[in-house]
Amino acid sequence: MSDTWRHELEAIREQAMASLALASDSKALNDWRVEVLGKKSALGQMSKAMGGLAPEDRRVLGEALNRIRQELEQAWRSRQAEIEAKEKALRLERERIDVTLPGRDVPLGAMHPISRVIEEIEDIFVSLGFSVVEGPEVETDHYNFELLNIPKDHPARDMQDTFYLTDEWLLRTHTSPMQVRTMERMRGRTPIRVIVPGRVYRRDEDDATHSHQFTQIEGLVVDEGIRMSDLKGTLEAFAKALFGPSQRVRLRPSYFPFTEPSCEVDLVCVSCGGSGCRMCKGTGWIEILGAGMVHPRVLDMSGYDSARYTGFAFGLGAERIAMLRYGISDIRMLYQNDLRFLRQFRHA
Ligand code: 2U9
Repeated sequence: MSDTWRHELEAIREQAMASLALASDSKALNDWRVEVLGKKSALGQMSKAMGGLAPEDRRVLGEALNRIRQELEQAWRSRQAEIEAKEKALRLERERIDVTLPGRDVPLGAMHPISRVIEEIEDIFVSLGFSVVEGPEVETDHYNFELLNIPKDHPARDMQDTFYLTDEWLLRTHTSPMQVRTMERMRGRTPIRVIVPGRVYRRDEDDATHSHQFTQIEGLVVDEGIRMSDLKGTLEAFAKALFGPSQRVRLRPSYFPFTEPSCEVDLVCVSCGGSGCRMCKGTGWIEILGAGMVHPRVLDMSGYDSARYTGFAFGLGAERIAMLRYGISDIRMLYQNDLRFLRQFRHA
């Protein structure tokens, strides 16, 4: 092999080793590989030029080229391993996570006490075989009053007591129109067992116990042979499910245009257990709902022959139940959306 080639190879080797030592990242390392070992590199050119040599020279130069190529490839591999290790260490350092940092607080919502009460009461009645139906808050005078046997001169029909939208349309004052619609939809079929939760409106001055807008839950059962004792048994089961197995109910006579007879229903005072306290004004009882046997005229108007069918109905205010349940003294707290109030129900 000529000295010129030997020197040239040595020069290539030295220069390549020197520039390899300077390559400090993966990209430089790749560039180096193309430049030093690729087809267009000095080594590549020499391999190509070898074709024109005498066989002996070709063999010697070929061996020398192979050796140097292997040596450079080896050097490249170990440099690559070094750089990869260095880059990995850098990456790990950059992506370091402090696992000791406390997690960020994810604010948890709370179910509103009225929604809780509605769900709880729905569950109780569903377990007793009732279905839940809902309906529009804007109603007609016909469904809200006429079909419920509320006469033209009844105070509830006064402009002073009801939010009228037009002569005919109004904001419902109770959810009862939906029971009427249910009876119409059922076209005389029985049994009917429904409860109707929903928002209702009355022109009332707001104070600690009254609100012009509140939530009613009403129930209706219609079938052959329904009696007052069915009403009392159902309400007693409801009271026990809601306030505990030692609960009892007491019925007092009352009057509603849509029920006859009508009654008001009391629970054993949830505060004193019946011994008498400030909450129950010393009586040991608190009123929680109104009820009665569906007025025969109401049944007839909705397509149920009152000579054959009877029914009972009841109505309660969800706010009143929530106030008793959670010890809330002012109904307005339920509508003010004060987070300090609402957050108390997060874990309740
Ligand atoms: C039909 C027939 C009868 C629903 C009834 C009451 C008695 C009642 C009040 C309780 C507190 C309203 O929320 S409150 O202010 N409700 O006392 N509601 S019977 O009677 C009906 C309903 C529909 C077809």
